Amino acid sequence: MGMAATAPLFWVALLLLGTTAVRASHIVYPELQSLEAEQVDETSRPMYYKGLYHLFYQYNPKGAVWGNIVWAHSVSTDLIDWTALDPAVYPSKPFDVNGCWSGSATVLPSGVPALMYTGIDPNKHQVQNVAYPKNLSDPFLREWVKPGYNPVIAPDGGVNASAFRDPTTAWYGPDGHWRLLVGSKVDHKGLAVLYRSRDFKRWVRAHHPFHSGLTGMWECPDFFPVAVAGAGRRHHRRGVDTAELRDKAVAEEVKYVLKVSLDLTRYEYYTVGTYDHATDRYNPDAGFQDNDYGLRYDYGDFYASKSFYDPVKRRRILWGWANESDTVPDDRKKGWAGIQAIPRKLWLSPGGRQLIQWPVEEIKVLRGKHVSVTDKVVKGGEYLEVTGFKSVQSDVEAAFEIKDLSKAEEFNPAWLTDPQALCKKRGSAVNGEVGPFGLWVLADADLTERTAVFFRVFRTNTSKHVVLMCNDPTRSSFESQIYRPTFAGFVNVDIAKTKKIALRTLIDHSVVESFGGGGRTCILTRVYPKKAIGDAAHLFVFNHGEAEIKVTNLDAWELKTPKMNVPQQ
Ligand code: DQQ
Repeated sequence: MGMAATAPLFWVALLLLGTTAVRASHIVYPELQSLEAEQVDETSRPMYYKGLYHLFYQYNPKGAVWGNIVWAHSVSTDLIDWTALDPAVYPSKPFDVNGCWSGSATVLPSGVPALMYTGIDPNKHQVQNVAYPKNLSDPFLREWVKPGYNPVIAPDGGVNASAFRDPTTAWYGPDGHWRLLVGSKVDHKGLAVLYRSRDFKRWVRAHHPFHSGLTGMWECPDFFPVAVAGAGRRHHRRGVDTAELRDKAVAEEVKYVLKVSLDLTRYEYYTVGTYDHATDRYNPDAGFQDNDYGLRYDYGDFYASKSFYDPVKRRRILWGWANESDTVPDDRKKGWAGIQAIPRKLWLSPGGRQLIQWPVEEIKVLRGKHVSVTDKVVKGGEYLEVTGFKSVQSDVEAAFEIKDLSKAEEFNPAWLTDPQALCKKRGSAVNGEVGPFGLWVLADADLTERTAVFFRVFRTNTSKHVVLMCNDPTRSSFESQIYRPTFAGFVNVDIAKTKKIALRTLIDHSVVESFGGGGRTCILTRVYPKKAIGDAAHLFVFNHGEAEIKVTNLDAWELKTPKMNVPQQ
């Protein structure tokens, strides 16, 4: 597919498109939208059917920037090797003549999958349509039929027709009604609009919005149940299917997650809370910020994500789009502008205060050559190279022990709302007391180019500790224009008790995807080194804090390249 040296090689990559993290979405560049490219955009709508995982994603078959949007379609038996099929849903009817935008799949109780998606009609109104497989015995589900009764949901009754999109997977209440949410806005208020239906055909809007927030447009809402630790019959890491909510006992013992993608800032936040089928009201639990400062799945390039229930391994899988914010000419030059991140298993932490994410276990089949480091002390100002393997496409798991936290710098409570600004100010090159320590990935031999994934530990005036996790790409390459933001989030771990912090980083040429504190805080970033490429990419552990750290264990594996969206023969 004509990838440059820094194209990621082990994931369903190659997505070239133009919606960006800072620009408003859906800008139509008439002169650009049909320039040659192979590429895609964001928003995966995965599901499982008859032995295959299906990934549907927004794709521009003709151009290098956002436009001509269809639902492209890929299938896999194991979430690792992917085969690309022809687009599943593309403009063909008046109700989607101007585009087939995001949506979701729902597997109906009969086993029939239904796709609900946003169509752009001749008036450029956003309407919701349904599509069914033409041939249920085809496990590839290659062809989809759009019933003539579409659209099934029109922007009636004061709904903003240009901000009405991305229906969720539907769920079925004990009262025999289906429900789904559609993202919308009124002025600056983001909305999840609730619709109900008895037959999946005739949908009626609820009088009250399901939920709202003063954050601008809500795109790609996702609403799903998660198991609670200690409750009932299931392990808390086990996923819960929305279909199980038909069982009242299940519906009562789970918590719910509402995630929204913020069109204005191009990041996502979620809350965990309770939901009552009788009143159809969702209430976030106390302690969850329900605004721009809310918890994020990922503090880096990660947008328009969707989750789905995997019946094979009974888990919930989250899949996000690693969007980028380079300029249109840059994206065209690179040949892509977004990729699908590695699918993550997702569950509620035992205390219920946040979600935890971890790369799906299938990724381990790609692991090859292994090296390890044990009990290695790294004093302040020192660094060590992890040698004996090729790190350019690798999986690195490490744990750092800090014995002495007594000198941790004082934490200013004002920093709590903006870890990113704090990390920008105290990047990896600014020496500290406890940290910065962590990994330099995609580094060249003399360390001019490097991307730092690291921690800093602070102490509050009540003697609690705060752990900051950062991704500092400011030295990843020295091309002046390239998009290189610093990303950061706090990690909710009791470091005074454990004296340890874990980090897993998946490196793939231009993708650095990190999981701090066992998946409590995640940061995905794209970097484009010029020197630290191929065999010239090195991996180091560094410590720029006064306090010494010990690498109690570091295991690193080369990763093999899977079949990455190979067209079906
Ligand atoms: N892009 C899609 C929309 C969605 C947005 C269109 C997310 O449906 O709201 O390609 O970036």
